[in-house]
This record gives sequence, structure tokens and C-alpha cells, in this order.
Amino acid sequence: MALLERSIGVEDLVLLEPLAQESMLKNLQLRYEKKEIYTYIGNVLISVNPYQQLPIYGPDFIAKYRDCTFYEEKPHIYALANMAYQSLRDQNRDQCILITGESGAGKTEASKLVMSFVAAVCEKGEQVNSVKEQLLQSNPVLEAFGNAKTIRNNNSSRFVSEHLLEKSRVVKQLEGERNFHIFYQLLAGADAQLLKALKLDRDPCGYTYLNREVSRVNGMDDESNFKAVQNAMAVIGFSEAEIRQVLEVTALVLKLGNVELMDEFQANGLSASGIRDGKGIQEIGELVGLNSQELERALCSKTVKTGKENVVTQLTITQVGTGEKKKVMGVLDIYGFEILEDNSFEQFVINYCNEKLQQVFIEMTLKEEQEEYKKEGIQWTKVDFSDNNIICNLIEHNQKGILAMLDEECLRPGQVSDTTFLAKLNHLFSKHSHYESKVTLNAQRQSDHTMSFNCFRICHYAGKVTYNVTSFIDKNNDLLFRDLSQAMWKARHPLLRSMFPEGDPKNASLKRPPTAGTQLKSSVAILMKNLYSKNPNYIRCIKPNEHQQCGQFSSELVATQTRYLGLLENVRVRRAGYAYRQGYKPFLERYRLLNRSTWPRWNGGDREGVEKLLGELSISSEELAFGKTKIFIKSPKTLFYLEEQRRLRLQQLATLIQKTYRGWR
Ligand code: AD9
Ligand code: MG
Repeated sequence: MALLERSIGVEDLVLLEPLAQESMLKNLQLRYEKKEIYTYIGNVLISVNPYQQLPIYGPDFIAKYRDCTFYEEKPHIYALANMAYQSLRDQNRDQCILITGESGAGKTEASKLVMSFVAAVCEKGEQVNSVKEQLLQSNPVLEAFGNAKTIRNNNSSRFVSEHLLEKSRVVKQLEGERNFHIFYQLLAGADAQLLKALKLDRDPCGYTYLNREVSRVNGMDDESNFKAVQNAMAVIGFSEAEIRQVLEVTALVLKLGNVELMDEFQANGLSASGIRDGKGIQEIGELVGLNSQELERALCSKTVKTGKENVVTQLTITQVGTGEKKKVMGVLDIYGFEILEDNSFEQFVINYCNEKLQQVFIEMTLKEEQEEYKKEGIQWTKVDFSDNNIICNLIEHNQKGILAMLDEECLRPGQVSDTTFLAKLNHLFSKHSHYESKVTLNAQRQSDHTMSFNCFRICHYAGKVTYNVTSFIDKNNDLLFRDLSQAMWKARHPLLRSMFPEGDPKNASLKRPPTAGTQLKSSVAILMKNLYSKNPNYIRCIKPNEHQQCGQFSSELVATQTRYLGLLENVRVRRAGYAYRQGYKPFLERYRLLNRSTWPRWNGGDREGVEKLLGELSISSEELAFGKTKIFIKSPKTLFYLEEQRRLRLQQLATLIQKTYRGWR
């Protein structure tokens, strides 16, 4: 334990003096420069992306952290994983590990480290081993189909839970970005025979869905990754036929992209004559067992629209099963709060998720503190903290929230548009303390040049965000037209059919599918319920610079993130009660040298030892609380005092030893 070693900053921000945004940043920077990327806030782990392989992972480190007590060793992701695992194993409590942070901050890498730690330490046994193998192998598959190169991260996760994928990426990518890895992997890695069977050409430039400028990513080997993905799919239980079907559907998407770009088709997409590429359609038909005329009809009917689906939320739940006992450890890798130059429906969705997570975080941190005090039999005075319920309500209220208003507009017959939607919001929320618009600002005679008439602004817990309402209605509708799903459902292809259950005539009478907003709201609600039922563990990831470079620490960039993550608030919550707590035994071990009655030998119990020790150091009794198993210390100052005394005492002892040694000679 080196909690207070100044040269590398404090290992736990709870001990930071004075506590302020600036000192917190300084501390993180100091540590980062010393390659200490992990720092605690109590039992919350902050991780700053090193953008380089540090020699702090692998079997030796796993061995060091397994079965350690949390504060014994340096802060490490393994320590957090171990704490969660121990609580799962020994107290039978389901765990969730919440990993947040912005794109490229290291969330997915963190979740992989947690999973590999748990896989290494959990019980052995044949059945368990196969589950472990499946778990670890699920990752390459998820990444192939769900990750892509973006401007901010070469391996960015672009999917949320099981169903919400960044669908718009399939048809269009920003400059410098790629489509999902699997397309490039397939073209680079499939042998000639497979390519022929899938009716594909090797060159990615031939496909309109694949951005021509960047078909390769530095340091990423699509060809060998394809082999790894095929292999991984087999390990996690796909049959050979199923793997083949997945690849066929992947090929279908690429080929469909080429059909759609035909100018004529786009321009007068009403007639079959729009498709010039008869061969492409023919091949698709053969590939997945579809009648090509029927497919053509479906594609060319008036209702076909593409590129309008756009739900983005980066949130992956991977369930870690631990064998026979059905205890659960969920690892949640969710996209962080986002403020871009131009914020749209996607940012609204992402930020709503984060607002909810913040709600869980505040409630659970406070609840957890309360529980610990109760468990330890300590008097607890309730601390009030500003919660963000009012903002969550503004967005999600069943009848009067922004999402409800959006749905109402989407379903209302007559002239609806983004503008009518905005007008409705402006009217309804004109007096809401967390809502602003040009109209409401004007009414209050406030001028704001950054705001235009097609925007509204929400004052989130992490800051104000201005959303442009353009396309909100379309994106929320998220419609796939029925004739297309019906055509797909008719394919003689088990996988493809299963993807379009709504195409089954038996289901034809089904109501219209729920809007993107409604789907989101219900998945968030399910997620929240899930989280509340588990013991939470938090990892807060921070991106040190925008260039994916090691060794660079941009204070400004980090400052913004610490604000979004509410780190300072987090430290305050933690310090509101007792800043520091420690089991009697390790505490006594560390400080007993400060007192003659406990040093060099103490024969009594641990708790009595600590009482004796602290009693004789004349520390005010208000500063301390003696729990059943732990000593609680209110302010960091007291701990610093103890540490300082310890340092002096160690010096003294060292001099003493030197003198004795000289005397011997
Ligand atoms: V996104 O929201 O999915 O776009 P993530 O998931 O937060 O994002 P990711 O885990 O993919 O980021 O990390 C980005 C890159 O940072 C990785 O590809 C690694 O090159 C690098 N990284 C992240 N964490 C570590 C680490 N602990 N050690 C070394 C790391 N490199
Ligand atoms: Mg990721």
C-alpha cells in the first residue's frame, strides 16, 4: 500500500488535498506520466488509456491480484475484477461492472481485461473451461460484426445490447472511417473458392458500401482476423452451415449495396426498369434462395427508402457465466456522454442513456455507503445530493416527456415535421428549468447567438447540449417497409428468414413496430432494473489525447471528461461520510509502529490494537468511527497525519538501524 506517495500522486482521489478540479487533473497527469494509469475514488476505478502495451497484465499480475484485499496493492483493473469476483463467490451477490467513457477511452479493452481475469481465476473443470473458452471467443465475433474504424478509434464498438446496431454505417461512413470489420475481413480472408461461392470479388473498391480511401487499418490484419473469427464462431457453437449462412448474408449486404446505387433506381425508383444491374439481382437471388423478380419488385416499390435508419448507442452487455452456480457477472461497456458540434438524435439517445446511468450511479453510491455503515453498525447522517431525476423525467416521462412528444408527433396523422415537434416542445417546456430554446430564451429576453431556431437545449448533469431537431421524426420512425421484409421472409435461407419475422403473412396484422425512441426507452428500463438488482462496480475510462498517441496528456480534454463523468462529485459523495475505511488488521499492520504499546509487538486483538493506537495519538474522536470489522476515518487530513508520522518513524528507525550496524563493526 502506497496510498500517499507524493512522487506519483495519491492513489485514491478521496485523499486529495485540497480537493478541486485542478488538483485532481494534476494528480491524474502526474500518475499518467509515471505510467500509473489506474487511480481510485474509493472502490471506483479510473483508467487513463495508455495507448501502449504496459507490462502490468498477464499471469504474474493475475496471481498477484487474485485474493488480494483491495487496497493492498497498487490500483489495478485486476483488483477491481477480483473484488467483484470475490463478492460473487463469497457473498453470492450478482455483479455488474459498469464501464463508461468516451470513444477510444479504453472501455472495450477494460472489459476484455476483466473477462480474462475472471476466466483465469474462476473454478476449473471441463464444463467451466468450455464456457470460459466460449466467453473469450465471443469477443472476436462481436468485434468483427459490431466494430469499425472511426475517426476517433480504429476499433470502435458500434453496437448496443443485442439489437441496437449503428445501422447507418452499413450504407455510409464518414471520411476516414470504415464499414464494420467483417466486410473487409471476408474479402481479404476468404479463399478463392469461398469468394466464388459467395459471388464476391476480392477488391473492396468494387463495393459502394465500402469506403474506397480506407480499406486497410494500420496494425490490423483483416486476413488473419477472418480466420480467427471463423474459428471463434465454431468455438462458440455455430455449426458449419450456420457460419456459411452468416457469410452469405454478409455477402448479400455488400451486393445489395451495388444494386442500390444505380442512379436511375434512385431517381425514379418506382419502376423495375430502374435496376440496370440485372446480374447483381440475379446473383443475390441465387445466393439466398430468393426469386429475383420478387426481390426486384420489393426493392423498386415506392416504399423503399434506405439510409434513414440511424440509431446509435454503444452499449454492450456480455454476460459472464460461471458454470453450474447461476451467479451472474455482467460487464457493461457503454458509450459515454457526447457533445459534438452538431448534435442530433444519436447524441440525444446516447446522452439519455448516460443521464440514466448517472442516476443509478448517484443512487447506488449513496445506497452503498449507507449499507456499509449499517453493516458496520455506524451512525449515519443522511447526506443530500443533487440528483438528476428532473432531467430524466424531462426526457422519459410517459405522457409528457420529450420522447413521448416525439412518438406522439410520429404517430399523429396530418402535417407533421421536425418543426411541429419542436414547436410542441417549446410550448410544453417553456418554463422547465432544464430546457431552453430560441423561443424560450427570447421570451426571457436572453440573447444567445449559438442557438438557432431549429434547436432545443437540455441542461444535462454533465453540461448543456444543443440538439438540432432535423431528422428526429425520421430517425425515430425507423421504418423498414413491409414489402421488403415480406420478400426477405420468402427466401429459402433459414437465417435470412429468421431475421424478418414481420415478413410472415401470419404476422401481417401486427401493429406498426415501436419507434426507435420507444425501443430505446424500454431497453434502458430493462437495463436499469438489471443494474439495480446487482452489486455495481465502476470503471471510468479517460482518453488522454485525440491522436491515439501514447505519452500525451491533454489537460483540457481530460478536464472535459472528468466533468462528464462527474468525478469530482463522486469524490465529494465519497467524502461526505467517512473518506477512508480500512479493515482493522491491515490498518494495525501499517501503523502499529507509531506507538510503543503496539510496537514492536502487540498481543491483543486487531480492533483493540487500533483503538489503543489511535487513542494514544490523541486524534479527535469525531474523526473516527469503529465499525464491526473496519476503522472509519472522516477526513483525509487525519490519514495524511498518520502517514506523515509513519514516514518520520520509518526514518527514525532507519537511522537507528544504521547506528546499530556501525556499532557492530
Ligand atoms: V468506443 O466507444 O468502442 O469507440 P472504447 O471501447 O472506449 O472506444 P477501446 O477499448 O477500443 O476504446 O480502446 C481504444 C484503443 O486504445 C485500443 O484499440 C488500444 O489500442 C488502446 N488501449 C485501450 N486500453 C488499453 C490498455 N489498457 N492498454 C493498452 C489500450 N492499450
Ligand atoms: Mg468499444
